[in-house]
Amino acid sequence: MNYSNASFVRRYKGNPILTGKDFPDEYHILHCFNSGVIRFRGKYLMLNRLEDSALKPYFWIADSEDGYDFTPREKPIQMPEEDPRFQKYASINYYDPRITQIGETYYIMHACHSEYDCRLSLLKTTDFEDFEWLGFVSDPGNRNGILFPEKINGLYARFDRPMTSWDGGNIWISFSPDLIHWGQSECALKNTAVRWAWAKVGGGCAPIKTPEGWLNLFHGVRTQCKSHYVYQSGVCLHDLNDPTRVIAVSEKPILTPMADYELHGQTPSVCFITGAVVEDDGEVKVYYGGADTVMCAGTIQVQTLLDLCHNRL
Ligand code: BMA
Repeated sequence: MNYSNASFVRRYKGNPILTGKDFPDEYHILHCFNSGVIRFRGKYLMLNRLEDSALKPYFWIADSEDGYDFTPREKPIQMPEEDPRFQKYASINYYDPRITQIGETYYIMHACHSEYDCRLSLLKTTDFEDFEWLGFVSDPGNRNGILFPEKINGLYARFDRPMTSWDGGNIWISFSPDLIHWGQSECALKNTAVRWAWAKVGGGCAPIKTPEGWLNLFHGVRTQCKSHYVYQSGVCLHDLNDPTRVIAVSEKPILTPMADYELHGQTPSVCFITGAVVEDDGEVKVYYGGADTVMCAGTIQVQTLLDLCHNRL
C-alpha cells in the first residue's frame, strides 16, 4: 500500500530493509533501528543501533551497494567499554548514532544513558574499522547531537537538544573550536513553531547543504491519549552562515507513521529519521527507524524539501 497522500517521503517497497533477524543468531538481536547512514567509498554504510533480548546495546555496521540491500558485518564495532568514564555514563545504554563526514574523517555523535541521565559522546574513524573515542561532549540532559559537515565562521557546529522541564525539548545549535568543548548555544527551532509537534522536536540526520540554506530533517513529537507519543518527521531550512536562524519551516510533516512496521513494534507510531544520502540527481535516500524496532528507507527530492519549507506544496 502506498501512503503518499499523507507522507511526502515515498516508502521503499521492500521495507523494512534491516531487522534483528538479519544479525547472527547467537546475539539474539531484537531491535535494529535509528541507524546512521552515509556514503563511504562509493557504497552505502549503515551504522546500526541494535538491542538484544536483554536490551544490551550494540553498534554494528552493515554495507550495501544500492542503498537498500544491506549486509551486516561479522561483528559489532568495539565500543570503549573498558574505559571507566564510558562505563559510568553509558551504563544503561548507548544509542542513536549520527554520522557526519568532515573532510576525510567520519564522526559519530550518539547518546549515552546512565543513572546520571543522558549525554552525548563522540567517536571518530577514517575507515570504519578502527574507532577512536573522543569522550563525552555534553553535560547530562542532552541528546540528538548531530554535527554539521563543515565549520561555520571558523567553528564546528552541531544540533543538540537539551531537555528542560520547562518546555519539553527544542532544537538548539552549539559551537566548538575543537569538537570537545561546546558553547555559544542558541535555540534554533522551538516545538511551538511546529503545529503537529507540541511535545518536543529534535534533530534527525546531518544537515544537507543547499544554495538556499541548510535542510534539517528533524523529528517532532506529540502526545496522543495522554501517554502515547507519536513521532513524525519534518523539515526546516536554516541560514547558511547563521544556522541558529531558521528561514522557513514546513507546515506539514514529511513522514508520518502509517505502515504496519511504523505503527507496531516496541514503541508504536514512530518514524525516526537518522540518516540521509543525497544522490547526484537531487534524490535523497532517507533512512529511519520504524517503531523503535526495524530500519526502513524512503526517498524524497531536495527540491520537494525546499518547496515544503516554503509551504509551496
Ligand atoms: C527518543 C529516543 C529515540 C526513540 C524515540 C521514540 O526519545 O529514545 O531513540 O526512537 O524516543 O521512542
